[in-house]
Amino acid sequence: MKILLISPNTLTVPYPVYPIGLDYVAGAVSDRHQVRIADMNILSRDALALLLREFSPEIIGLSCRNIDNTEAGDPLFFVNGYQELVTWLRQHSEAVIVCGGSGFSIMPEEIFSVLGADYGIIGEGERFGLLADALEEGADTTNLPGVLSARGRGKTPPPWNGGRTREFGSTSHYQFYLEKGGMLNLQTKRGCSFRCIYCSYPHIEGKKHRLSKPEEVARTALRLQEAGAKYLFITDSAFDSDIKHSLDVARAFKRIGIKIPWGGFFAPVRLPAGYFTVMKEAGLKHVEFGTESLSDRMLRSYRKPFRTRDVFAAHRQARQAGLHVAHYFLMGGPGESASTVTESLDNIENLNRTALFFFIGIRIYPRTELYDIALDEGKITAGMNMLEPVFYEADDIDREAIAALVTARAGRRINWIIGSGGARSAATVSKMHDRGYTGPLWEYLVR
Ligand code: B12
Ligand code: SF4
Repeated sequence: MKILLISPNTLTVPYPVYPIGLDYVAGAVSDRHQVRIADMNILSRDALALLLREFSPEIIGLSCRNIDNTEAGDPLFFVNGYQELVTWLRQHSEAVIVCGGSGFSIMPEEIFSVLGADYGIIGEGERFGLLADALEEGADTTNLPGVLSARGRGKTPPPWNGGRTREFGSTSHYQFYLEKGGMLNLQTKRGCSFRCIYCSYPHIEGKKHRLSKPEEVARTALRLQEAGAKYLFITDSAFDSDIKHSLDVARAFKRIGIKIPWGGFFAPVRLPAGYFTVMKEAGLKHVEFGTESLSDRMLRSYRKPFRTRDVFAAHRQARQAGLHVAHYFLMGGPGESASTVTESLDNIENLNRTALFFFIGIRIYPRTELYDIALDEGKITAGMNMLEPVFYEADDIDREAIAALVTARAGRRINWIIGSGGARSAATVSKMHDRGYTGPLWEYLVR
């Protein structure tokens, strides 16, 4: 069948993100079906209309990566935009419309009912092939695992254990990202085995790690390097959540000759001596720590797999290896108070040379422990629609008061950033990318 996969994500905050998910969806079907990818960062609506006329797809897959920007202080909501696109696609094509993606998988029923698509696929897009084959054969699609339609929902499937193939786009497909900072992305495993109370990642990717072979990851990295990538972002929930695997991947990078810098998310857990030296030798440049708090009371409340002393140790190790370091904070969860915020801010003063991103207010996602806590505390009700973001309200301090404490402490320091920095900092990043700078660039804020 003819399949068109669309990435409608044109968000430029903190920078445009290459739609890697669709490479995997394409990889799952390209041996049996004819596939094209339309990236709305690159195509105008007119160009999409032309593509629909020329290619005439029988199935359209729509990737719903972002529901919202999860920023309580500067909210953006994207689902209405997806819905408008589905309506437009109906006017320009007869194709069956299938939606999926990480945002979609967090709240599939809710998004499906807004979009008006024909099918939704919950979880990994490798299952797209099962639906495409069934549609081609005219077989019954009702009970396909993880497939949602107006006729109901097939039972939730376990994480995908079959093959995962990334289909490489043409250079013209990469070009936009190569010109805007040169950043492409890479996945080394799926799943996160930690259990932080607010986190949707284990639901999206699975609770157990499914590792890609280090040599395979390194070969993919090499292909991206050869395609012109100037920088790689590792998309794993936390690259070091399997310490041995992350070291094996780094060593494989070195062996195969990865010369471009890379970065990713790390948990500031207790790491073996020399960990970041191995990483640095393999090209790691930016470490983004999901620190969330520097109050042990809050780290316990969030069920983080580390404590304050581990954060300082990991920070020191990364700095000593000569890496750029950023810490992300998530404030306002259960038990937060003026005293825990102040404790965190006092401790942050002791993190030298780092960028600090503060997200104030935690979005409540279904199927998380935070959801159950909020339900027990009467802060949300069962069956409440959580698609438009609902942020947890701590009993002892509200978001405005936390923001006031953080901004007062930040003063004029430019390395203290509330949220992702918003449109203004995205515009600065974009200008620097246009001038040839590469990567996420927050190291220029580091003080
Ligand atoms: C890495 C990452 C980032 C990096 C990306 C860096 C880069 N250069 O790639 C950075 C830090 C920049 C980032 C930024 C943001 N992110 Co982010 N990010 C992630 C993360 C951890 C992984 C995404 C990823 O690439 N996965 C790997 C690929 C292979 O998987 P995938 O895209 O999910 O695709 C698979 C399936 O979803 C599915 N699929 C995908 N498309 C389709 C389409 C069809 C038709 C089908 C059937 C299936 C399907 O198949 C694929 C293969 O199995 C996810 C959380 C997670 N674990 O998923 C959050 C996540 C996607 N981000 C999220 C958000 C909100 C953001 C920001 C808005 C945050 C902010 N305020 O800045 C920005 C938006 C940036 C942008 N321009 O879009 C949310 C989205 C949910 C929501 N609430 O909307 C997530 C889910 C995290 C969360 N809070 O739960 N992010
Ligand atoms: S370590 Fe990160 S990805 Fe894993 S559960 Fe905790 S917050 Fe989520």
